[in-house]
Amino acid sequence: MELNEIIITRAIIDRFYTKLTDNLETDVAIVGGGPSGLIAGYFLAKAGKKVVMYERKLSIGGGMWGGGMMFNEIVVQKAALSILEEFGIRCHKYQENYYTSDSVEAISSITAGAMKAGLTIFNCMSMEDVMMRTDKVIGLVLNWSPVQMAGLHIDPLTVKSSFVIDATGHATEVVRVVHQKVPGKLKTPTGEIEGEKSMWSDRAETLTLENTREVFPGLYVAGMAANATFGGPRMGPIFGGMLLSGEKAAKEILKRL
Ligand code: 48H
Repeated sequence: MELNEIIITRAIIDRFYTKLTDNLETDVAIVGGGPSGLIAGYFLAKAGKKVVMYERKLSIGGGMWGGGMMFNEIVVQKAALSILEEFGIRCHKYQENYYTSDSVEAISSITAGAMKAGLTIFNCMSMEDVMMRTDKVIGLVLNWSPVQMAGLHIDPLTVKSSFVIDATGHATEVVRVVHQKVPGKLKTPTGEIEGEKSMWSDRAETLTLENTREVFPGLYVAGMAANATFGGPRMGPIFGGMLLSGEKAAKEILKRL
C-alpha cells in the first residue's frame, strides 16, 4: 500500500491534539525532566494518578546524561539502589556504599519506565508562569521553548493541576516565578529562596531528601531545586539523592490526593 503524506501528518496532529487536550487538567504537573522529576512522575503514575511532565529541552534526562564532567557514569549510594533495581538498571559495586551505573542506561530506562507506568511527557515546552488563586498554585502557564528562545511575543496557554512539582534543577524556575509574584511568602526560613551552597556531598544527599517538600501551597520542590530553595549544598555527580527525592515528592503528594 502506498504511503500517504497527508495521513502521516493527520496522524501526528490528531494524536498530539488528543494527548494535549487529555492533559489540560491533571493531578500533578511536573516541570523538568531530570532524574528527580522522572522518578516522581513514575511513582505518581504507578499509583494511578494523572501526571504530566513538561521539559524545556528536546531530550529528557536533565543533567544525568553527562555523568560527571561528561564521563558518562553516575554514582549511586546503597540507600537508592532499590530505585535502580525497580527499573532493571544494571549497576556495579565499586566499593562499600558506592555503586556506579552507565548514565545513558540509567536515564533511558527511567524515562521508558515512567512513561510505561503512565507518565505523559511534553518536551520542547517551558513553564513561563504559574496559575494562582489567593496564595495557591493551581496550574502552569506554558509556551513552546523555541518561542522563548526566539524571543517572540506570543501569549502562552494554561494547564490546571492539583499539585505542581518544581524539578527544574539548579535553576529552580517555578519557585523563582512564585517568589517574584508573591515575595517573602515561601515556606523557607526567610520566606525567600535560600540559594544553593557549595559542594558537600554527604550533607547534600541527606538535605536533598529533607528539603523535598511543599514550599508554597500547591507547589513541591524535588531534586536540586529542593536544595537551592532551602539552602542545601550541591553534591556533584552522585544521584541517589535525586532519585530518593523524586520518590519522596511522589509519596508526600499521594498522601494528599
Ligand atoms: C520546562 C525546565 C524549565 C522550565 C528547567 O537539572 P536536572 O537534571 O534536575 P534534577 O534536580 O532532577 O537533577 C539534578 C542533577 O541533574 C544535577 O544537576 C546534579 C545532581 N548536580 C549536582 C551538582 O553538584 O551540580 O533537570 C532539570 C530539567 C532540565 O532538563 C531542564 O531543561 C528542565 O528541568 N527545565 N523545563 N520549563 N521552565 N527549567
